[in-house]
This record gives sequence, structure tokens and C-alpha cells, in this order.
Amino acid sequence: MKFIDEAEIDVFAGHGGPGSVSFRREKFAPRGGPDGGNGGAGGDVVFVADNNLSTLLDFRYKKEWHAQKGAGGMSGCKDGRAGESLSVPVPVGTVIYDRKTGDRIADLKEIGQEVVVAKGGRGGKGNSFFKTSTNQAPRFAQEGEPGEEKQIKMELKLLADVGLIGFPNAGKSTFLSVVSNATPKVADYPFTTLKPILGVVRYKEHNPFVIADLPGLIEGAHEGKGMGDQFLRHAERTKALLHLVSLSPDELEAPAERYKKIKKEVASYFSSDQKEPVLSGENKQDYRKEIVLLTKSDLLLEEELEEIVAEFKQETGTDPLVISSVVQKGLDVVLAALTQELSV
Ligand SMILES: Nc1nc2c(ncn2[C@@H]2O[C@H](COP(=O)(O)OP(=O)(O)OP(=O)(O)O)[C@@H](O)[C@H]2O)c(=O)[nH]1
Ligand SMILES: [Mg+2]
Repeated sequence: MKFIDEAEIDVFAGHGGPGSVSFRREKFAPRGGPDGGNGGAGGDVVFVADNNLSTLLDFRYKKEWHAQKGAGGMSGCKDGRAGESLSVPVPVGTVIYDRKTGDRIADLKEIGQEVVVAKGGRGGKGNSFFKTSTNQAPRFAQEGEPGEEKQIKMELKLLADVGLIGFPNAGKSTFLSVVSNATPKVADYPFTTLKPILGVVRYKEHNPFVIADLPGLIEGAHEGKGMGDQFLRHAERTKALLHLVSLSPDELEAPAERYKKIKKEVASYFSSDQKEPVLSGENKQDYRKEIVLLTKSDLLLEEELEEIVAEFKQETGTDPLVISSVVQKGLDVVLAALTQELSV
């Protein structure tokens, strides 16, 4: 299951209606005063966070969104009707940017939260407005103002409950493929996963939850090495991280060393400040629970395994779970721990 999480659209607020040029005509007042009303305001374009949406898919097909224009003013000093605002429903968690300036317009985090993204134009004044002692019969009125137009980019942070992190080849995609409905690509070369993939996990009677498989991290990812670390934004709103460390004897460095390197990269990402204000006020590093998985246990003999796990615990001070996705060992314990952590 690939996940669309970016979209670009153009929005057009309504043009303001024109003011009217009109004069009163009454039986005994053949040269009645000006009575042209004002034009109505154009409608706004408003984005609303809607809980029924979970992707930005709709925006791939509909690229232009227009609000209604305001109606013209009328005689008898009647103002034109305002244009209706256009409500654009977006998934909760959508961040909205102005493509031209790069400015972040809004971050719609709460259900029903809304923001005016493009303001409708003001209606023009009718000629009655311009009557003065020196100009009793103005023959002009204002045009309505144009509505704002914006080029928008939207990003939806994947609404995953759990993120998978670790070195390339740690077995992240394999794990996701055995515990969820997802069918990510698995291969024995690094950087097989290039984009986040989501999988839905249904475990026993618990509510389903979503795991995001992420590309592998390497030392220096925060400086752009490997796939970089920007994809970690997909882990920003998760409640737990599963940190996978391979026990394969083919690895060049000890598991504890590899574990520490990934911890450093993740800490560096989450402590950098221009990121996610959603976490501000929290201690960003401690925000998410980390569960450590030592993977590929099937590649070791029982005694080797015990020794290497004991050493890992000692060196990292963590309490890892040991699994093999290939022979499906230890997976139940992981899912039980996750459901408890997420209280689903
Ligand atoms: N023996 C054994 N091999 C495994 C196990 N899990 C994964 N592998 C193998 O390890 C290799 C890498 O697995 P992936 O799941 O693609 O690893 P990844 O962490 O997603 O890697 P990237 O996408 O590159 O970051 C593949 O050849 C898998 O078959 C396991 O439990 N036991
Ligand atoms: Mg992968």
C-alpha cells in the first residue's frame, strides 16, 4: 500500500460583485438621487480538517478550487448577495503551504479546525455611496475587488501509530510484511525501501493500528548520507518506534554499536528545532516509546543468541525483544507490547 501524502492545488476566492449605478425614479421626483447598492463580497476558500478523509488522493484529480463571486449591487440601495465560501475538506493532520512563498499557512491538527486560505474580494461601492454635497448625482460605482488566488501545497504526515527505524537490511520491511496487510519490497541489499509504506495490523480483538515502514538510516543521515533523515517526519506523530537491529553474523559491527548510531541520528532529527511544533513543550527525545527488536534470531544458534543478547542488554541498558520474521518467532510478544503501549 503506497501512501499519497502530498498534493498541489490552486485555489481561487470569489471576485467581489460590482457596485451599481442607479437613480431613483419616482412619479414626482423625475431626477431622484443615486440609489445604486454595493456589490457583495466574494466567497473565501476555507480548508477544513475532516475526520472522514485519510489521504490527499482526491486532490490528484481536482486541481482547481473556486469559491463563488459576489453578486452586483442593485437599485434601491440593495446590496448584492455575498458569494458562498468554498469549503475544502482535508484529512486531519494536513499541513498547508503557499507554493510561491514557501510559507506555512496552517497545520490542521484538530477535527473541524479550519483556516481561510484565500480571502474573497470586497464588493464595490454603489453610486449611492459617492453622493456628496458637491456631487449629488455620481454616475460611477466601484468594481468589485478580485479574490485572492493561492498556489497551495499540502502535506499529510502519515498517520501511523508506530514507526520502524533501523539500519538498511535490519529486516524492517520483512517484519511489516509478516505482521500487517502490507506487501513491501524486501531484498538483501541496502535501501530497498525508498518511501514510507503503511501497513494495518490486526491483532486479536484489539483495534487495528498502523505501522509505517521507513527507509534505512545510516550514520551521518542527518547530514544527508544514505537516504538522509527527512523521511523521519513520518515518524513525528507516531506514539512508538520499533527500533530493529539485525543479529546477522554478516554484520560488520556489533549490534550495540549499530543501535547507538541509529539512536544518535534519531535524536539529532527530533531535537532540531525547525521541525514539528506539535511536539514543542515536550521533551522531544522522550516523547515516543522505543521498543528494541533484535531481528533474524534464526541465523544464530541458541547459545550464541543468549550471549549476544546479554551483551546487547549490558551495553545499551535496553530490554530488547528477540524475533525472527522468517520463522515467525517472537512476533506475538511484539504485537502484545505494541497494543499495550497504544492502548488499542
Ligand atoms: N534469516 C532471516 N533473514 C531475514 C529476516 N528478516 C529479514 N531478513 C532478510 O534480510 C534482508 C533485508 O530485509 P528487509 O526487510 O528488506 O530489510 P529492511 O530493513 O527493510 O531494509 P531497507 O529497506 O534497505 O532499509 C532480506 O534479504 C530479508 O530476507 C529474518 O527474520 N531472518
Ligand atoms: Mg525495507
